[in-house]
Amino acid sequence: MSDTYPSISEQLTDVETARQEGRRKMEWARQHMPICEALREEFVADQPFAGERIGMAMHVEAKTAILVETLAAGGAEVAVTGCNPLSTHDDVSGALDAHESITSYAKRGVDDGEYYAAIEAVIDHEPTITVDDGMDLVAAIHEEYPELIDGIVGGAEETTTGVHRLRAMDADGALAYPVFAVNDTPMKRLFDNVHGTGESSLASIAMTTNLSWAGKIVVVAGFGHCGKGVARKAAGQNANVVVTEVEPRRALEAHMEGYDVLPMDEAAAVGEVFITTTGNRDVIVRDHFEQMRDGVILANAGHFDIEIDLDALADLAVDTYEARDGVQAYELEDGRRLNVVAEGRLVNLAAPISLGHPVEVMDQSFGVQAACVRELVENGEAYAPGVHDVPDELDREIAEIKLAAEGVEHDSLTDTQREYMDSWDHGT
Ligand code: RBV
Repeated sequence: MSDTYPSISEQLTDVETARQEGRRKMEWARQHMPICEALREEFVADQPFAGERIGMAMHVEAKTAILVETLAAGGAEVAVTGCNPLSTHDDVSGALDAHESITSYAKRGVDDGEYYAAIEAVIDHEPTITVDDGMDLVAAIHEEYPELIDGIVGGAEETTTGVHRLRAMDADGALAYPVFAVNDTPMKRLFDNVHGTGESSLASIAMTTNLSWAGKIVVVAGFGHCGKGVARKAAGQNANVVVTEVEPRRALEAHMEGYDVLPMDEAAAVGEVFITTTGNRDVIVRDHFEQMRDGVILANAGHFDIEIDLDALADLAVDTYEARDGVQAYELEDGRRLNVVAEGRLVNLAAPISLGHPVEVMDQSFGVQAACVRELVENGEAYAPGVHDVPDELDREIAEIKLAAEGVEHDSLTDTQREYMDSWDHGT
């Protein structure tokens, strides 16, 4: 085990200044996270996590830091690292590491070796609960430290890609403890994936390139929840949206929404901005690069950097240079320039100016995360190893907290209505 990997505080040159800035970012986020605030108050009073060690691999920036502190406020010891080499804010990581119950190993710009060493450092804390975004922590525990599994109550997974991997692992009979599919809840998927990915991906691309959406032909690869959000928000900013899909019902849905639906082979020649959201590999490959227009922008909004085949692009290119901060230009033999944003890593978090999803939607996602951790501590033994849907009442609880904070009132079923909905014998 790597018991030598240093925490972020040991890696920063001016720790105090970094911590102050990180703390300032966190205070701003906190002010807009009423769900985490309400849960924190409950956890401070009840101390549900006393004696638990929570291991986390997530995008370590201000909003995530509020989740980490919320869990620590409930009595947990927390060890955290990043889930992407480019999404960490070192100042926030430093501020977290100053907390007496929190150790942060997250650092921006780590190479593969450091990334996994930091995950091992989290595992060194022998977590009793894991909170993951992308499943790298669960994978490392199962592959390298299976002896810890007996001591693990369960876990929670943030994102589509992670849940997909966990379900594959579960289907193979390889997942040895229960994990909640936080991503799949209404409070997460209908807001974070749709609005969060839509807004933050487009904002990051626009800020990084300083280019307009108006009148652009924007190709959105994948029409899942993330793709829907990106397509809708791009159309809302006056882009002409083209959707590519492999799933016939989703392709039809995109068509009926009024988008052009094309195979990538055809979309490649017409698009001006390409945004991948599929979660699958090899979505934009050599044949596509060969047809693209001069000056196109290529960006990925999926969890991993596998959707755009950058090896093939590097191979095709006769020259490559940093055109702007966060934009790498690849020049082809005939002079065309193809511009890749944020190294093809998830663009809403990995570009230099990226801030991740908006605060409000992360409050919801992290509210569900925190409620899942509480459920594991309270009722963990009720869940067998495998992927579990989050109990619907927990998701509703988070929605009610948010509605109350927004001052939105809503109706409840009457007893007669409830009886009617539960019965099968009220016909014509
Ligand atoms: N995500 N986190 C942020 N902390 O700023 N932004 C997006 C943040 C999460 C989001 O929930 C998504 O499912 C996941 O990142 C993809 O890795």
